[in-house]
Amino acid sequence: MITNTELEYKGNLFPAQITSYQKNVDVLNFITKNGVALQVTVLRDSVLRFRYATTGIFGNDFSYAITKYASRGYNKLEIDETDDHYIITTAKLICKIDKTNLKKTIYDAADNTLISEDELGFHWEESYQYGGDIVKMSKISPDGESFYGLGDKPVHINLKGKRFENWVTDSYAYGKDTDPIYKTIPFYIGLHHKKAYGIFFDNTFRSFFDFAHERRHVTSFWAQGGEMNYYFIYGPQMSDVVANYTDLTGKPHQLPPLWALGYHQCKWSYYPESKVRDIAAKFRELQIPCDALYLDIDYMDGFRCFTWDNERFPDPKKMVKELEDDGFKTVVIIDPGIKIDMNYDVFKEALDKDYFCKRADGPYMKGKVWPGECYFPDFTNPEVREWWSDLYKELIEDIGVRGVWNDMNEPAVMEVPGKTFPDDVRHNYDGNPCSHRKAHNVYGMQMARATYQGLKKFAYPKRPFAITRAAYSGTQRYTSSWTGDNVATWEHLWIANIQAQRMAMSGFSFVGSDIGGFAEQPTGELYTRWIQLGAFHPFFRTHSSGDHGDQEPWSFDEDVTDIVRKFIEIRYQLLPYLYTSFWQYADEGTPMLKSLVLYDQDDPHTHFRTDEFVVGDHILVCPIQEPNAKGRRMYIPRGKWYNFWNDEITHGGKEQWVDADIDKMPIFIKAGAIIPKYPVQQYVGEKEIDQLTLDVFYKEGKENSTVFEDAHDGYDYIKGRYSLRNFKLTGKPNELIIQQYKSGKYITPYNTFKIELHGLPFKIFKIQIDNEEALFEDVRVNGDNTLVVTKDFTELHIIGK
Ligand code: MIG
Repeated sequence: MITNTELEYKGNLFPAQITSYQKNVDVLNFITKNGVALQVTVLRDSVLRFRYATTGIFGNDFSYAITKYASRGYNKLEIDETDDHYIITTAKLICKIDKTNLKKTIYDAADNTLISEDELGFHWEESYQYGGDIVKMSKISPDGESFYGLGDKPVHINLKGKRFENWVTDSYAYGKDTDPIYKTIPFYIGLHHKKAYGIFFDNTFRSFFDFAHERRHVTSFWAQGGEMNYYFIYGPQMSDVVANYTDLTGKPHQLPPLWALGYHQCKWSYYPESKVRDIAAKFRELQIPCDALYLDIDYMDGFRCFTWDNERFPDPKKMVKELEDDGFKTVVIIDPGIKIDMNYDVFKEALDKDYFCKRADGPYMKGKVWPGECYFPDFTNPEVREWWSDLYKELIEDIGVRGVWNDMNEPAVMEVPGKTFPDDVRHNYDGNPCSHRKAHNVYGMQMARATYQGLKKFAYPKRPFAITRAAYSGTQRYTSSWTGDNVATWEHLWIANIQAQRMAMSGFSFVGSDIGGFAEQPTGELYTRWIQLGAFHPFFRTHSSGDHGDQEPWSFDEDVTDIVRKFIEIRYQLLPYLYTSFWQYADEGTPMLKSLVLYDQDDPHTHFRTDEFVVGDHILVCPIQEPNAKGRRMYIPRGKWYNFWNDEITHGGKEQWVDADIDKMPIFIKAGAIIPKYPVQQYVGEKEIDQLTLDVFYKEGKENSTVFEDAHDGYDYIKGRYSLRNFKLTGKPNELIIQQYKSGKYITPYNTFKIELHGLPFKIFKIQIDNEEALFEDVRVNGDNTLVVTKDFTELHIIGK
């Protein structure tokens, strides 16, 4: 009996024994004696969804994360019943559900390896204050299990032994181990016994993950409300887990325009117009390639979104046009806070249409951000998103802005505890009204989505380019992202490297850091090393907070400028390679960056490597992360690799010293790879590509390479106007055979390949193209190892003496 006003604390509650079971095609429903419902959905042979309802009744099934394009379907589904279990068997998995307590054990169907086992399994605490439950899940973690994923956490790549919180947070000058920061991606990968699986806990409330931290053999996750609703995704290859998670939460809806993979220059802030023009001119004068310039908040009139400061930018349309003529795309920032100002049409309209977020008892959600006191659109309302997307008409269609950068969308609020909205703020949540407790983690995602929709509409027939700071799982469908307000320190270079890798394995590849650091001032050396890393990140942008000095490629000394130029040039040469890897990501969900563990999980040495990663299929890089280095030790994964700088061959599977003075970084190419290259351009589209260079790295054995090309913008590629080349290389002691399989209707502007042969162990004696002997004079240039051949060959046969 409760004798005082204290809340009765019931502690953890558990499901009782199963009393009923019902199957509806691929959905299995179990009810327990104490009224708990478990719904298991078989989405694919390797993907199971588990949902629990403590009241026996499920709420509306709605998720911002799951895409409607997710694959469904399985090859096998059998349900068996024994005295103590229900047993679900697919082509890949066996899942046993204990009749007495709903606990689950999941096995690999191929060899019965135990993959995942509930410890306490599902349990919950009732929440008197908010209603509903705090929902919890715990699983047994076997010896030797490693954990990866979880989005932007700035910690060691292997999450084992740590606990994390997911609550999207503006985190100026965060550091190593700061938690939580900007993104919520409640997806992790477990790896043990050489097999990897993933768990995606699709619950947007504040959530927590514990990876054998509190108890050595237990991993758990829980959330402060909502449903226990998670997806179990089996590999056993980690790359398949990531691809399947990405399939579920969505691949980018379209490729970025190629220029978005070029180099971008940003600062808080470039203004007035003359400053922007000076920066542009300097890039061209110094011949440092650059494709995009950014305008931060000071371009606006008093920080009012969708306005311009007429003194600083008297004729934005003219400026944007002239920059574009010189190869620069203009990207502008847009924040969520709308200034309270009756003379400001965006504010007035949103007020009239009732689009602003409100507190539980009715007042508007008022908060201070850059413009002063603001109200905030409820981006979880589809009508608000539609309205917001239309606000971009003038910026994009008329002025010609090519990209939009959404900041502060955690949402960040200044000078208040928690730095965000209070919990009671109400949201539409696409017709599932709720409080900020549930909507917080998706607010920024929905803003970015609305921005993306506007860009898509008004940039058409060009492709949209958006960037967001806040994100929840699935945001990768709409935008790219950066890692927020980092600091100009060596430790932050380490963090940036990990974050880009971690985001890639969390389904979100199109990410980069503020190169050089946002806060404080980098030395020339740190900036150089950071550019070297950034050149291999999908999103490649220098950004800084201005108040600490200049941060352009020429702001240090001439040596720095030269090395920075050299690395940006390498980036531009590799554009077809990076674009191909983006296409693989958008097509198959393949992460563009592969941490070594993802690259070769069977090699236990990779499980704790943090610094090395593979970009695309074949390029291994490792940043230098400390001052005064002439090189570093790094782990080279198994196999044969060419040193990018001198073609020296290295056999991996061990840690090695690699030379890399300040003008170099460790870069290796996998033997057998064919790497496509464009000429250096000052911006994408500066030159017509009249020849594609293929760097061919000899290997005894076989290796496949891919080159994807299209018009570099627009949507024709979706209608089949792309050019996909699959190359099969076969090397023998005295021969090298390259077979080409071509598909797609896009006709590339060039007619020939320039083939640069690396590491050929023999002298060329004869060359055959499609079984006809080619005359040496016709194909060989520059001595022995460069050939010029038609792009249409199906088989190139190089024969040695
Ligand atoms: O309160 O717009 O992360 O990239 O330059 C700071 C000014 C607001 C934070 C972003 C940063 C941007 C800055 N913004």
